[in-house]
Amino acid sequence: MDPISRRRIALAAPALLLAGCHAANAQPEGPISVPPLRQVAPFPVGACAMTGQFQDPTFVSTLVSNFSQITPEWEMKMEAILKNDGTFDFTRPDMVADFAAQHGMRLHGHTLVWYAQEMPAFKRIDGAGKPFADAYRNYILAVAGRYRGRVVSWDVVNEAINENGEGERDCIWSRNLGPDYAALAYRHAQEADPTVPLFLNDYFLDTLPNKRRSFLRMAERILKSGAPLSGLGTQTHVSIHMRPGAIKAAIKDLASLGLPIHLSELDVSTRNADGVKGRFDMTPMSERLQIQARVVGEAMEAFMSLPAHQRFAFTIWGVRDKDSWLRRPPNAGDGTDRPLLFDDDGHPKPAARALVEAVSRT
Ligand code: 9MR
Repeated sequence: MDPISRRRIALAAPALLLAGCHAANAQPEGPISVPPLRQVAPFPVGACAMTGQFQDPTFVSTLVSNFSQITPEWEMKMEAILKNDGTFDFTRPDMVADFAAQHGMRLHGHTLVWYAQEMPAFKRIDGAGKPFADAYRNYILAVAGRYRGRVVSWDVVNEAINENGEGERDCIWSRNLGPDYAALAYRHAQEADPTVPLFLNDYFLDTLPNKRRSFLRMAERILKSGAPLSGLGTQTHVSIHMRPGAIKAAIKDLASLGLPIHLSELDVSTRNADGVKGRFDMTPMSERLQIQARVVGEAMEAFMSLPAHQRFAFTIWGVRDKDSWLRRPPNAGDGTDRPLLFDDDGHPKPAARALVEAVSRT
């Protein structure tokens, strides 16, 4: 996903914050107590993490006690592994894999092929034909092969659908390998790790129904080609302006192919919607956090409504608010976003309670 922009938040935000006027409790709450999330859910509950956070005891204790699965936030991507000279550096992904193993957590590999990462080693052979195809295969074999037995799953292709939701992206992979570059990636990944579930992952499948349609069409095409696509990831980067019902509709549609679903990168931004402008939107943070809890509750309810065999995992894109990519440059905005389930000190927020309640009542 590109750095989030005001325009994209607007895309995700058709409803007005006025909806928040109905939130039951606008007063700041006292401390919230919830059982460890991983103990409540009958499926893996994940969070993204990176090695720089492993020295922070509050981060580690909040992660380890609440989550049962890790997605490396960036350290299993090409940007971390593929050096400019074409050699591989597995230092960082190995550290994440070791951390997961030490703490008895599952590891979800993320991600092998991403339009956003056209690394110099591939750019150099752009247009070269067979050498490009060989390097593509070699990269996927090397990475998926190294983590065979250590990851429980992979996002093989990430964010392949166009920004406007229509059709598939033109990228270095499609230009060099043709429209079936994705199917090829699944075959290579299977060659390296024959039994691991292989996912196709994308964002705004909930806010843009046309993007969801394109995504499902692409998944069907991959499946028809006989390539081993085995699950669908819906990132769910949304905001408190999310239209009620949209996440449910998305998950229901996505489940129609019968594949396991990974709600793979949930965060719920508390920022103002574009067009509303901060000075006209006086909704207090306490109320925004209640709306956020409703959105998280809807996401979990939607996930719980899937048959058990389609509930792959439910992953939050970070642990504490201050860990979120939405609090880091270039996406930090005014620095006040509170998109996750735990506050800056690692205490559970209303959204964490909503998640637990949704699991318990469905
Ligand atoms: O949150 C991630 C950020 O720290 C990285 O700098 C960035 C590039 O690697 O990727 C972010 O994670 C993205 C994820 O890999 C794919 N979906 C959108 C996520 C947020 O941009």
